[in-house]
Amino acid sequence: MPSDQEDRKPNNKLADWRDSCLLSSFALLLFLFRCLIYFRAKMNRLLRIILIVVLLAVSFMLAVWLNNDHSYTHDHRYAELSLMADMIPEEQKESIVSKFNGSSPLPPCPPTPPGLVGPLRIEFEWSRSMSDVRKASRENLQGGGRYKPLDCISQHKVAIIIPYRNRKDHLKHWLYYLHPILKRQQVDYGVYVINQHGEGTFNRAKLLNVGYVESLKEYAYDCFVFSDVDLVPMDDRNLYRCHGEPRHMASAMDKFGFQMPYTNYFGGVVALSREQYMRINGFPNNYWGWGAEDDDMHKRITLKGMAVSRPDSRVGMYKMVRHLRDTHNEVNPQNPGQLHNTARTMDTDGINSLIYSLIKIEKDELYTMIDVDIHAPN
Ligand code: UD2
Ligand code: MN
Repeated sequence: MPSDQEDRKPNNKLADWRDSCLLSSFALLLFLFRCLIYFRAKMNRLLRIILIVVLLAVSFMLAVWLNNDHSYTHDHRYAELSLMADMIPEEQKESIVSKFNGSSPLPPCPPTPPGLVGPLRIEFEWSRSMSDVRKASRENLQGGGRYKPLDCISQHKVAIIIPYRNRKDHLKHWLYYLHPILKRQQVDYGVYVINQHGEGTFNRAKLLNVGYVESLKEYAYDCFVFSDVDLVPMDDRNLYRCHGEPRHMASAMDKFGFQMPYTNYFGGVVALSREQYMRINGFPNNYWGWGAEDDDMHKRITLKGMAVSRPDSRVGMYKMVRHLRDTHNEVNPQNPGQLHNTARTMDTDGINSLIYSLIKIEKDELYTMIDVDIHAPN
């Protein structure tokens, strides 16, 4: 399992290229300065002025460059990914495809994915349609939001579970940003959007339990990332995979000033292996409305003697699409009180007591939508 230290390792060819450019520019500047000093006496006035102007221009450009934000926009990532595909000769592409089809065994993917870029620039102020997003993100997807790396066997079979109702716009942003990131992370993954059917009070944790059960009906996932639909990571070194301990991935959200709002916070995006999830009997089913279900999840983990791991506050940065509180998901003042009962009820309330009615399963290119009636009390 990678440690936080490994998460921080720079792994970025483009960054190396930028560093080389920077070094060469400094070397050029130094050289020009030396020329100026050395040949000062021999130069005529015009040449001296030209040299000084060139020096000033290069210095100015360097200053501007250093001052720029060098995190990458998403479009840069796409460009680079497609370039990588173009660099593979046709014969080799065929052999990759034949390997992928099972005619010869593929090697395991390396522990640290080679194509990561680090910090990402995430913007939500755009108006692409869902079909634009589909076009941009569907490359190499198997439908239903399933993906496996083409050239190696991923060590991480990850179901990504999103609790959902009526957040089309947020889902669009999530799909646009996350698919390329997950592909770069070489995850064998599927995206499951668990839609709460009807207008009853929302229940995030129960929907996550449904996602666990339903995703396992499709594939032998060994890891589950439970993610809000409105959260996008700002660094692709935040790996969507499981660790030796349950992982709180959204450790630094913009809405909390990139800090943890309180020590045991466990909201937003978390990753649990199948074994970790079963040890805590999944999540509670009876937190209706907004609040405290994430604290219950955390409590279950510590009550079973496990610790929570987190990426550091650079790698764990997330951006949330700004939104108002939804109707039928109002703050429930009863929820925090239930936390006193977690120790007593967690073994009987959870995945072993989950009851719901499946309405329908829809396969989009980019995700699997599971429409479910979770028997809301109102
Ligand atoms: C915080 C936590 C969240 C959860 C919640 C309390 C953050 C970023 N997240 O979220 O993990 O603990 O508090 O319940 O601090 N949703 C819908 N439709 C709805 C209502 C909710 O799709 O009508 C889903 C959606 O995935 C959303 C998530 O539930 O992201 C959490 O709801 P929220 O975004 O309204 O709550 P928020 O941001 O306060
Ligand atoms: Mn939110």
